[in-house]
Amino acid sequence: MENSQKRQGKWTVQENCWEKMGYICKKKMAYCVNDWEYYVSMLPKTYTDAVEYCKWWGGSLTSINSREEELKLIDTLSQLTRSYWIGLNDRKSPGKFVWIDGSGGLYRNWHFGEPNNHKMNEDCASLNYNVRRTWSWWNDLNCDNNRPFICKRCPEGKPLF
Ligand SMILES: [Ca+2]
Ligand SMILES: [Ca+2]
Repeated sequence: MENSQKRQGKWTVQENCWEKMGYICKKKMAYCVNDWEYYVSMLPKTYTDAVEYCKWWGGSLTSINSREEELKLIDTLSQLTRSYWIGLNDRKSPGKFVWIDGSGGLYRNWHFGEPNNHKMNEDCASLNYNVRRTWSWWNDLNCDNNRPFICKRCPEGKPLF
């Protein structure tokens, strides 16, 4: 590609497809025809137990894939209990947080300085917010903590991609 074309972001027809070049991938976000359903459990559980419970319910510990989804969710939550497990963790590969439901969303709302992997022993994300529910943030915690949690499922069964 000529430099001038690079700058202008133009496409060219590449006839020699064996030429090695960089590439761009795109992943579609999972969606539900009749919108997602959430289940909020006020009964505190360890992260592993919360994951199991959500599976049993037919979903996963919730993903939060946009600011809109986070605000909508917090609106339905209690003003008293303000820390919940969500389906984001770095248990498989330290420092690389992924959503359990495979949604692959890149939206994050970590508190400043989080995730800090405190004592090298924090792999599970919690959603937290203030009393008036005007501000929310995420923090990684020790997965053995007992916390209320939020499950998410697609009413039709499998979400679409
Ligand atoms: Ca960690
Ligand atoms: Ca932390």
